[in-house]
Amino acid sequence: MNAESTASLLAVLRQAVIDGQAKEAAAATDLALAAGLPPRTLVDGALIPAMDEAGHLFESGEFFVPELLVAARALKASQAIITPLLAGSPVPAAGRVAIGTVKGDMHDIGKNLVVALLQGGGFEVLDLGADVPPERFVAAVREDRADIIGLSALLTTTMLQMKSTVRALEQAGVRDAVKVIVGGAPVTQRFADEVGADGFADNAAAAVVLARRLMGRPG
Ligand code: B1M
Repeated sequence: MNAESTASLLAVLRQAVIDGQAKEAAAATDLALAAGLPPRTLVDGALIPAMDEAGHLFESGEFFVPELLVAARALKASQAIITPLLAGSPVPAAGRVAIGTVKGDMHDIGKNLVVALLQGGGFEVLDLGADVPPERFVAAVREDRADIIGLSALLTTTMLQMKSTVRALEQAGVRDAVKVIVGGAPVTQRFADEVGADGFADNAAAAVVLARRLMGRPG
């Protein structure tokens, strides 16, 4: 496939997501995959740029929350097709990760990508969903025996919940039994250090590399 056809398939998918057309987004995903484009290319070349564009339109006042919601729904129609392909075939468990978007935060698209790639990277993943309170993460260590806690946040207000969650793990006496990794658009390495996390990743693929390193499995 030449670069022009690739760009055009990605542009159709990207536009379908921005326009909130779920059926068209699913059809464009099927078409691009059938044409041989790798699933990761669809994520990096169409889905993430579409959400970035939706964010810009929201900031400039052209989009409101309903438009963001339909764009997210269209993205999820595509993501539902892509996720099983990203997860790949099962390999021996590299560790157990309990992951969620922090309390008060409903954004789960990026977290879902991290889940898919962790699964593809051989991790057993307990997906706690969005709006997850600190005590649920504590239970994931105590009851579900998670090796790693993954915290995602997209809002500058809710990212503070990362600190509350680390504190809750400390107060419950389980902080030393688990590694904590953090990520999400407003999160930085400096912030991760401030909240006492063991690591920060700025994208889903980097989260897998980080998780493997923390489990003593580099590469
Ligand atoms: Co909201 N939203 N939103 N939103 N939204 C943002 C985040 C915003 C930047 C838009 C803007 O103003 N430009 C802004 C935040 C501003 C700020 O905090 N400074 C914002 C706002 C303000 C809001 C509301 C407050 C709007 C309102 O109600 N007035 C509201 C809050 C609701 C709440 O959570 N309580 C709200 C609501 C929503 C929707 C529900 C409509 C929808 C979410 C739907 C859903 O997720 N199910 C939505 C959306 C879609 C967005 C934007 C447009 C897209 C987010 C996204 O999915 N990005 C977003 C603007 C933007 O980011 N460009 C915006 C794509 C995704 C793949 O990227 O999540 O960054 P991301 O994930 C990446 C990395 O960050 C990383 O890997 C992922 C893949 O590479 N990563 C990790 C993520 N988690 C990780 C965890 C890790 C490691 C890496 O380890 C554990």
